[in-house]
Amino acid sequence: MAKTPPKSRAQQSAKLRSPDLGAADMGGESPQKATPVPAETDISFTYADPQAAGGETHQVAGGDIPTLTTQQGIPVADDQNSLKQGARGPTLLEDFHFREKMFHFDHERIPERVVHARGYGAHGYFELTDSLSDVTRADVFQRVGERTPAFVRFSTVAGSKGSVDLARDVRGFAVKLYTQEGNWDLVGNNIPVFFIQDAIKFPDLIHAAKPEPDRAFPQAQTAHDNFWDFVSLTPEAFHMIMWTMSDRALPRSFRTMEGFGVHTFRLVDAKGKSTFVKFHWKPKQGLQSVVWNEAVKINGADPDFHRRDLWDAINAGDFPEWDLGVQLFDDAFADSFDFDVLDATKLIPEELVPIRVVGRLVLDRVVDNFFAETEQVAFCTQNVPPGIDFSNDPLLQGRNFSYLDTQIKRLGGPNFTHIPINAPKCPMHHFQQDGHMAMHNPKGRVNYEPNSWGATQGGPREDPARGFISFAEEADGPKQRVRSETFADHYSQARQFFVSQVQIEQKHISDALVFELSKVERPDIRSRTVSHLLHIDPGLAATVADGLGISLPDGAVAARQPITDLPASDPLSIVKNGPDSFKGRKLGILLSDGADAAIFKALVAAVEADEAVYEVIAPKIAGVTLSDGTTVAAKHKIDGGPSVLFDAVAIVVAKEGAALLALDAPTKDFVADAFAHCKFIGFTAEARSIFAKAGMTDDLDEACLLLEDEEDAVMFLAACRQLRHWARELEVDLDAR
Ligand code: HDD
Repeated sequence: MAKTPPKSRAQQSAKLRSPDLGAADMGGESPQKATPVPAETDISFTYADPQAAGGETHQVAGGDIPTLTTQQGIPVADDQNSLKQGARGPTLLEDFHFREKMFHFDHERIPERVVHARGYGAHGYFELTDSLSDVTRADVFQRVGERTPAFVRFSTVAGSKGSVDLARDVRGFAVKLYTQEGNWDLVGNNIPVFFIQDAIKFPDLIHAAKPEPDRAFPQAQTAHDNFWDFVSLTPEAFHMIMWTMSDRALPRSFRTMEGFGVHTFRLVDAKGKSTFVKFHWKPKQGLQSVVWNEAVKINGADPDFHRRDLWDAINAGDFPEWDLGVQLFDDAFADSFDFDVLDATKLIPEELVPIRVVGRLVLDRVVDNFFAETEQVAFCTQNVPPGIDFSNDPLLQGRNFSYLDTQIKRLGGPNFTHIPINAPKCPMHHFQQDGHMAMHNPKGRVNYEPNSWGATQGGPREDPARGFISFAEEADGPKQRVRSETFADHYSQARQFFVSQVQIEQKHISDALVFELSKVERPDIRSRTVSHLLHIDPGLAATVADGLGISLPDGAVAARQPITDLPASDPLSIVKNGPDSFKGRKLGILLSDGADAAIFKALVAAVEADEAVYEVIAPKIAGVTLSDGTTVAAKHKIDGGPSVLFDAVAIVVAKEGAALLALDAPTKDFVADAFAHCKFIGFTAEARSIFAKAGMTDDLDEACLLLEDEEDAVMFLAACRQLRHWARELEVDLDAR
């Protein structure tokens, strides 16, 4: 090949010259205009002809800065240019650095989880506060005050990895406890029951819930024909449907939702005696959800709303915390209970078996790397240490196969337990070996047992005294594919859930059903769904039928009659279990230039006193200058900080600023949405011009509080503890009728 004349190389390389490598290399601004790149972002770079380019070679690696290397550890001299035959020639296959970098990039993705693909995790610990040594030998439940490391991953179920956080969906609540006798994975949800009773139906359920296979939409929604077709043909789903149509499916934060182990498990003591158990995680932050219209808008404004919330709270030192509660019961209770404790579509009301709080879970550390930890964490329901055991719940039995199986597909082989996030933190010794990516390989000659190599060379041995022993349950009966008769009552607990809700929660359930069924194209599916609601609550069925504009169908054929009127149970309501303070919540403060500094500062002080947080929204991101000349930086420009991102809002504006903001569509939405979502609104008198332009002047109610002085600011924050002024929505609704 002809050599490129030196002059021409110099010309080519001159094109790359600039005092700022980044700008030149990225085809950016001219050298004169380029913004200098800070030294710490500088990079190692060699021009094609250093001489012609003025002899410059930017070489800053050294000192404390590590030298870039390949995966093989070979130091890299130039990471900006591939190896070419001449400055304008073809890239050479010989460029092992390029090939390795590209090969690795091409293989960065692993399959997303077939369900619960979108999730967010954090580290923490479980601390035992009440020993369960009376009922179990599980090491994690023996010593009060002892802390066990934990990793928790929250998730949505139906959406893919890149979907939104505020989909109407169940939330996963998967807890891995690294106990001294092996990992215990309690893979739960934020809803205590499930859609189906037998694991063999799980692929059908998930196929029906996920995007329809021909069109690949809708994403992260159950509002479509396939889902409602399946559930309306599967009456056992209706208890769970009540939960998913309630605000439980729209949590305000991962921090404000409960977690449930769902199934009945067993605790087993040293003598082999078993006690049934249901596990509950109760958030110390209180329960809280958002409303549907708000959720839809949050998804646009901040699709990462939940993960950002968890990240921010933990980094701010506001560590979320849950109590671990257990419901313990014996065979006698199980036999006398109206429902089958092996049926995962049923819960045990807390009034029948009270919750005993035995510990607390605290999340106090975000991950260092999302992929390494949150993505690669592998939960398996079958991971139970000695002293915890399964029941015969057919859903749980099926899960015990599925989780291990799915991790092999997802993480590429049987050695996923070698990945740090999955590895136990207690000693482990076994003879399993080899396979893809094996990190921990046995040393020495012996990889089998029994063997006769003696105590020092022979490796680990089983220990009947310490080891896991399955509960010796007697089982007999013909081999058959049947569903137990004791699983047949599909509606009584669905009704109990509905009557346990306060009025606004019931309204949200009927609104959600009308919304979802309105997205269903086939009238027969809509009608069949309503035929089940008739068994749950005739009033609910009538409201939904009316909302859909259809006449009431006949009731579905119930697998078992009668449907029982169970008493209302307060723990089932979110509103009845809200927080009693504004702690951990977020106030949005909309400011304009000249806004009253005293009121702003009083609001900030009140927020801090309540251990809450605030964010400033302003016409410009640089912020505002208050009445006393203080400048305040903004977190959001008004179009990027809609009121849906906050638990309550305050509009602290001066006359001139208010007049300008009143002309601005995002500002009008800001106040109108806060009002429509029943939020508490604090405002200085000048904000009235904004309300007027938003058409709200006549609607302002007792949850819209005028801020005239510092004392008002304190009172406003105190009012915000109620979180929402639900009466507003009910009044609007009644007016509409
Ligand atoms: Fe499941 C993931 C919770 C029923 C099969 N499930 C998964 C996750 C949670 C749950 C929280 C995400 C774990 C993580 O963050 O990595 N699943 C539940 C609950 C159920 C339930 C509470 C009912 C009580 N699941 C269920 C059944 C089956 C599965 C009946 C199959 C027979 N689930 C899976 C799975 C997943 C999964 C396919 C996908 C990714 C994974 O396991 O790790 O194996």
